Amino acid sequence: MTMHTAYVGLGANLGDRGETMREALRRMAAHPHIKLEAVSSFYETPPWGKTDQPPFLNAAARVSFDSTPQELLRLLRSVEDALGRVRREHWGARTIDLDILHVEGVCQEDETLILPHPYLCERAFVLVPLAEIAPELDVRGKSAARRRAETDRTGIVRAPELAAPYPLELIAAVDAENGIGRAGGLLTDCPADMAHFRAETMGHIVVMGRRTMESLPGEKPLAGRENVVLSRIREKAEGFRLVHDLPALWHLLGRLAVDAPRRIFAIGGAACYRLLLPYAHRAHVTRLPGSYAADRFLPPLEGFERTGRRPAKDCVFEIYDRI
Ligand code: PH2
Ligand code: MG
Ligand code: MG
Repeated sequence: MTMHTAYVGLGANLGDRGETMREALRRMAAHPHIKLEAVSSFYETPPWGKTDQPPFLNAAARVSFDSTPQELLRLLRSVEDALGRVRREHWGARTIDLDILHVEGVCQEDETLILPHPYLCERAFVLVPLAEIAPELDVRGKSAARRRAETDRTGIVRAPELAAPYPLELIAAVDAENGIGRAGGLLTDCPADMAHFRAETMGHIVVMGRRTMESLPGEKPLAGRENVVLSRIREKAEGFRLVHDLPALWHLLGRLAVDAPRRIFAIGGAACYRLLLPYAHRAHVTRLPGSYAADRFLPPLEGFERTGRRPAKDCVFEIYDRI
């Protein structure tokens, strides 16, 4: 069946809003007929329409799906229900609201579903996140970015909440120049850091780039951990689960998380860190003294602050958390 692209609006103004929104994203991503292609930032928005209710968190997501819009709607309803949505009053407070905003190439109007969403153009809480992930999208004859610029965005601010279906941890060892590797290998052998890496990641999920996988001794997976590899080109590797892109990673993580919630670590190299840093809430950084003429570097941890520091033999373990 052919894939369709849809934009979904997310909103919540009761309970732990951010966590409920992330859970909704996880459930969409893990669904066999949906791929989660992109997610906007989360935004704080004042209640619109019915104003005597708590402030909302809003976001937009781009998904591809291989069924009908009607079926997508049914599925989003089931996610709303599973997350404790109670339908009391029109436009009232809710734990979660998932609306189909737009389905590419579809214009329809029946009792259950109007596309594009009838209030799309009037609502800044929809246009701001939508324009972030789809600035060029045609919204009734104008681009989403243009529509956003033309609406009253008073009170709408980007929320500090991490807009990630799966908040990850990043773990790296760096030298004095923030170098992480040279010539396809690690910079140095630091037994204390090896033990630290093993203790932190044991029993959890490690996500790595293809080159890092190929640099492992004998190309063997790390024992006692679920090994996931991001690679556009490799088709298979014994003992590793391969994914070609982020939507496939979210989908796989959803399936892996079903059995037991596990921590998810991005373990390198540089490209993997760069791709996954926006979804990390914490970074474990081992500082190795000295410089090793690295040719790969840890990207700057912008938006993080150091929350822990523990000196060890020949290195210092630091923890950074997203502000
Ligand atoms: N949803 C509504 C009504 N009002 N206001 C904000 N800020 N965000 C929403 O998601 C929202 C709303 C009905 O769905
Ligand atoms: Mg709504
Ligand atoms: Mg709704």
